[in-house]
Amino acid sequence: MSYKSGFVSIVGRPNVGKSTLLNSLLGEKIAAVSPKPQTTRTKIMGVVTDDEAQVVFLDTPGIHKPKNKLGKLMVRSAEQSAGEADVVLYMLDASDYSLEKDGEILEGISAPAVFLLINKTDKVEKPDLLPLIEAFSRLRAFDEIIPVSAMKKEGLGELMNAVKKRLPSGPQFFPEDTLTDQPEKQIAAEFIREKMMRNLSEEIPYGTAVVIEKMKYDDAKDMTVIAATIYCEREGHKAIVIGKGGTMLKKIGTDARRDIARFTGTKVFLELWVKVRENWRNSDAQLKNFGYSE
Ligand SMILES: Nc1nc2c(ncn2[C@@H]2O[C@H](COP(=O)(O)OP(=O)(O)OP(=O)(O)O)[C@@H](O)[C@H]2O)c(=O)[nH]1
Ligand SMILES: [Mg+2]
Repeated sequence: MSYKSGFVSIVGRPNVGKSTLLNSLLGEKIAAVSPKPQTTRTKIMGVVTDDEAQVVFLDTPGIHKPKNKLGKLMVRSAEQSAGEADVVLYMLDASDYSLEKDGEILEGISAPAVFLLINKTDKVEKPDLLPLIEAFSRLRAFDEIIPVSAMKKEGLGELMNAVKKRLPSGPQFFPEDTLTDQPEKQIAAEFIREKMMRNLSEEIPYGTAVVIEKMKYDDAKDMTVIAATIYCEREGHKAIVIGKGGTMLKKIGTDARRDIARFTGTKVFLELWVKVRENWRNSDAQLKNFGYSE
């Protein structure tokens, strides 16, 4: 059998588990995951290489009705990624799906192969999957329908085999030890943002962005020294991000530091600053400054 390589986009509505799947397939956390929808804002590449194939997975922002320019960029990047893929994995949450909303998104998806990936099967009873599979099969033809649990890493072997069958023959695009094309700084910023998604309530984390000002391994200190700025949309939000006596900012920093340390394999010193940029989610210039542009 010849060597296979290609691009596989993971798309679907927000919160279905796309980023969890990417992390599970890689066996390493590079993408932010949270119980809140619209956690992912840009596409994130993860590469799985073995003796038979090199699969370039793209985790994408959840497709939703955007309310601002950031949202529009997010949705566009997901749609674009789906349009360029050899295989699209259209992911559903088995415990929370909508024939209408999912159906509408699926209408816009065409790729050489489209799989229906039914995630979070650990949350439902097996027989409950049958009506779901029947209903979605009536919507359109899928090349494969695969139930998985991205969190419990169930069904991923079957998924990998099915994906490899659909990839074109071709050489490795990246050196075989490549994990991602995301710079370390970007991953660190995403971990910090993830902790805000997890620790801050309601609208506040949606209005935050993280810029890494400095990230450098310090030989003398034997640790990675990071300085980052958190931007939020209002003075009132800044106060909440910092918290009483700085407790919230400390919690965000402690949690983020743990993930960054695991990823870099070093000790981490993390310094966080908080600033206000009103309405940045609708400013082209600010979006670009924060790394959100086409
Ligand atoms: N029970 C269960 N929970 C899961 C599974 N996969 C993901 N989750 C949870 O679902 C939530 C959303 O996961 P994400 O991976 O952030 O979802 P996403 O599709 O990337 O979301 P967006 O980036 O907002 O589009 C998190 O709380 C995950 O822990 C699964 O297989 N089973
Ligand atoms: Mg995500």
